This record gives sequence, structure tokens and C-alpha cells, in this order.
Amino acid sequence: MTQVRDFEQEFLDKIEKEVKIEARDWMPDAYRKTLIRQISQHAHSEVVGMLPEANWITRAPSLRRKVALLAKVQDEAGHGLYLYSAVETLGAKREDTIDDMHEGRAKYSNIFNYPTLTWADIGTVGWLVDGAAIQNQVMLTRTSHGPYSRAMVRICKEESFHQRQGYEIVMTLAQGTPEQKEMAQDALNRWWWPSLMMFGPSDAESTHSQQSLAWKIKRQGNDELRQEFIDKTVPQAEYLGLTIPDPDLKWNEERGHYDFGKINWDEFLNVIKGNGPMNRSRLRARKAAKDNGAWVREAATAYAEKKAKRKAQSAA
Ligand code: BYC
Repeated sequence: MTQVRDFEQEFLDKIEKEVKIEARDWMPDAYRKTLIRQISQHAHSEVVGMLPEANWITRAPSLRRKVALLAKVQDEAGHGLYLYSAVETLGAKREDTIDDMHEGRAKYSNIFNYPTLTWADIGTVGWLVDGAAIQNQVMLTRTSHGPYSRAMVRICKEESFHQRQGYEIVMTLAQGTPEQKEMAQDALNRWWWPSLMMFGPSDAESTHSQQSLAWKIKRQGNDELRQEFIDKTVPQAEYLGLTIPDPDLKWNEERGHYDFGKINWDEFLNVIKGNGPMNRSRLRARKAAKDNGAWVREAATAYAEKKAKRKAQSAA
């Protein structure tokens, strides 16, 4: 008697036993769809995230700072490429996912819709934004999807360097002249709350968390990760002599965590709907990059086609 394979049960057994789901494995449509949504949005965030930092490459205050910032921005481009490749293993076309972002059907991280106004913002983005990204991405190295988890291992290594270079910039400013310290404090005031929003809505409001946790795409909820980030970052701010802009921030001995004030979720929703200070400018820049790079893609495709034709002719 032939046995009928129960693909769904095999998938669930793998999830249970911590066996990674690979490109050729059967997976439920909704699992595939969730991954395409999350990984492509993650890739878009890496690529859009290059814009606020690239804005300061020509104005970095020394050669050393310029080299480090250039390397960081290039790393973000690389992260986008690994992630778009991971999306392609799921059967999606990267061009389609990019069009989804350009047409407003796909999101990218809220955080990149704020402007980088001073050099201190570059330090603060490294310290807080890369810090929050690492908090989330270390968890994602354990995600159930093989290609995403392997991309995350490499990305986390590079993000740790980014976080440290950012913290060092802020430390230099915080130990500098009163004006420099003020600049660092001002950047912290502006970036703190949007950084906390990066973890997404509270678990009670999160659309996807419950199912993503069951499938082990996510290994921790949005609130738990946000709390871990706050607990880790408050002592770092204290060491710098900077004040976190939250009058309700207080160590809670009983919980073993910091209590913190209310997050302005209206601001978050407004930003992810496309109405943040820089949304339009970011999308304009990405669309222009696509249009301006069209000739490179066309030339590369023509070259590859010609090479393949020549190879086929010489093999015949
Ligand atoms: N911004 O059900 P939820 C970086 C959306 S870049 C915008 O909790 P999920 C870096 C969410 O998409 C770091 N939208 O969703 C680069 C959903 O809407 P849709 C980027 C957000 O997916 C350059 C809705 O809200 N990291 O490192 O279970 C320089 C409900 O949310 C945000 C990643 O992308 C947000 N912050 O959980 C420097 C990490 N949060 O899709 C640094 C990968 C939520 O239904 N992504 N939304 O229309 C994730 O881990 C998860 O997608 C999230 C959200 C935790 C972000």
C-alpha cells in the first residue's frame, strides 16, 4: 500500500525540532507569504537606510570618520542584496518587491523617515538604530527559515561594528565642548522614541506576531525585544552623561526592568502610512536611483545574453 505524505505535518515537525525550512522544502502558502513580506520589507529598510547616512559622507569631520561611514553605508547595500536573494529563494521577483515599495504597497522601517540634521545624528543612528536592529536581528538568526537565518548571522556581525562606531562618535561628542555635548543630547532627544517604535506595535496590537511566533519566524515578541533594548541602552546613555528624553523612565526592582513612558503610536502609524517628515523624499530618491541605473541593468543583461549565445555557438 502506498503511503500518502502529509506535507503540512512534515513541515510542522521540522519547526518543532528546530530543523530549518529550506528553499526546496514544502511550506504553507501563508508561511511563504509572511516571509516574502517581512524579508523584502527588511531589504527595503536596509537600502532606504543608506540615504540618511549617505547624506553625511561628504561632510564627515575627518578622513577616519569618512572611511568608516562609507564602509557602513556600503555594508547596508550588501545587507539589502543578501536579503533580496533570500526573498528570491521563496519564488518572489526582487523587481516586483521593489516596485511594491515604490508604489506604496510595501513598507520599510519607520525610522528612516526622519532627517539626519547634524553629525551627532550619524553617531546616534549607529548607536540606537543599529543597536535596535541588532536586538531584533540576533533573534532572527534563529528564525525557522534557513536562507533568512544565514543572512542574519552575517548581517549581525556587521551591525555590531556599526553600533560601536556610532557609540564612539556620540562618546567623542559627549566628552567634547558644551556645544558638542548639546548636539549629542539633541540627537538623542529626536531619535529615542522613533528607535523604540522600530520594534513594531505592542504584542496586543501586532497583526502578525502570534502566527509568526508559532512558525518560529519570530522567536520573541515586539514588546520583549523593545524592553531588552531599553534595559541595555539606558546604562550606555548614563555612561555618556546624556539624558534619555523620558521622564517616566525608572528602574523597577520588582520587574528587573526599566519602566518607560507611553510611546506615541499615532506618530508611528502616521509615519508608516507615508506621512513622516522624509517619506516622500526617500521614495523619490529610490525611484530616481532605479531610473538612473536602468542603463547599467540593460548593459549587464545584453552582455550576459551575448556571452551565453557565444558559449552556445562554440559548444555546437
Ligand atoms: N516600521 O504585526 P507586526 C537596519 C508594520 S534596518 C514600519 O508586528 P511583524 C539598518 C508591519 O510591517 C532594520 N512598519 O509585523 C539599515 C505590519 O504591517 P504589514 C530593519 C512596521 O512583521 C540601515 C504592521 O506594522 N529591520 O538594520 O510581525 C542603516 C504590524 O506589525 C514597523 C527589520 O526589518 C516598523 N518599525 O513585526 C541602519 C527586521 N513595525 O507588513 C540600520 C525584520 C511594524 O502587515 N522585521 N511595522 O503591512 C521584523 O522583525 C518584523 O517585520 C517587525 C514587525 C518586528 C519589524
